[in-house]
Amino acid sequence: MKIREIKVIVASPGRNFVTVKIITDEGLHGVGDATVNGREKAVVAYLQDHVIPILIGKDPTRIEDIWQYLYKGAYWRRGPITMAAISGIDMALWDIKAKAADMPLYQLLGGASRDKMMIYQHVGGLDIEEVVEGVLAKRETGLEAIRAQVSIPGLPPIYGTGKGSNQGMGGMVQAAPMEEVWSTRKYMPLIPKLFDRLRDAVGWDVHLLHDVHHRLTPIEAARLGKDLEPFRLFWLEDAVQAELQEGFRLIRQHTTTPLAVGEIFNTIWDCQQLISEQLIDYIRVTSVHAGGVTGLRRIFDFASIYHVRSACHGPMDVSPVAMAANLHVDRWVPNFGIQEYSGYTEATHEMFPHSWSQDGGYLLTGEASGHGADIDETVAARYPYEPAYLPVARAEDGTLWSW
Ligand code: EZ4
Ligand code: CO
Repeated sequence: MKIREIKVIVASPGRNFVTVKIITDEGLHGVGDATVNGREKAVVAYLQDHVIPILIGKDPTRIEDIWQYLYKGAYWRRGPITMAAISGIDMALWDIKAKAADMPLYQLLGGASRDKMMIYQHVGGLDIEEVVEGVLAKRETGLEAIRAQVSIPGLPPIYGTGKGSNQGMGGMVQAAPMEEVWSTRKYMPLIPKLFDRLRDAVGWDVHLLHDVHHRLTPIEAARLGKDLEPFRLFWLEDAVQAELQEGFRLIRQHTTTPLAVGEIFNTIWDCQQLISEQLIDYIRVTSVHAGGVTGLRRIFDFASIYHVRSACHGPMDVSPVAMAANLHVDRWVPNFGIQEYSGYTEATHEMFPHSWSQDGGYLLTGEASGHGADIDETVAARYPYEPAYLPVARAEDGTLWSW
């Protein structure tokens, strides 16, 4: 078998997606997700100018060799753009291999370790009572794990809490970055109040999660983790920016609140110390940003010997194709933790037909051969690329903050 053609399809059925489609000389094709939210066209150029020309004619069954060829062969290793390009190619190659074997991908990885994957979904609100109502409503849909975010009183909506702040469908499409306002002083005492109220309202038979979105220092995160201990969170996510991996030592020394990090990581080297020193409980890498199925498998296997569990990032900007790849890895991985699932617009579901499905608080892979997701190019053609940026955050005095 040989790679005959590789297409890169960019479309915005509510937000932009970059999709790779590899076509072989035997008529089989596979698809992969290569989306980097807000920097889509950089990946398109990387693929078109530097990856596709050197893969035409190669044997698509040599997945590991192609991964190494693109990783080591570039000389300039790692980075979100390079790794998203590698991820898109890798996912499409695994899709082809599993289709050629006429098996669902999880079978090639070692077979099922579970039948269904627990998910968590997001609830945000402008005040605590709005969040409580949202969590109760989500609970009614059968969810067993829910992430809760609340706005800071007196400030405009922050991440995950209001329309246009990354919560509303399509709220990300904007020609220049929107600016949010941040206050650590106002946030720190607010979040324990939110979870105190939530436990009163929803009880203890549900997992509750919270995403700090990289905005605290280690000692502040340690304080927050301690203050949240009575409410038994499933995890505290991205408590600090994680470039400084040893920063987590300080948080870990002070709190038993479980810690999750890794949605912006792109290789095992970004989490090597966090995992081997057991500084975290969940590693949040995802197929589209951390090297495809090959990258995820390597990181999760490494994590398994340190009691660290998988928790693939799964927001709306991780396409249904990457979600399919995540779910097949989730179905196999012995140290599975949870799968994030934010849902998609109807147009996104239509553009990416997929065999995976939701059953209450769980996702199922389906039994189609390959990873089971595809792209409908006719539908994609109806939704051209739209310039879009993620927001930025500034403190009340104007200082640029981590968003
Ligand atoms: O802000 O995917 O846990 N989920 C998140 C996401 C990220 C977006 C960025 O593109 O933090 O909502
Ligand atoms: Co997050």
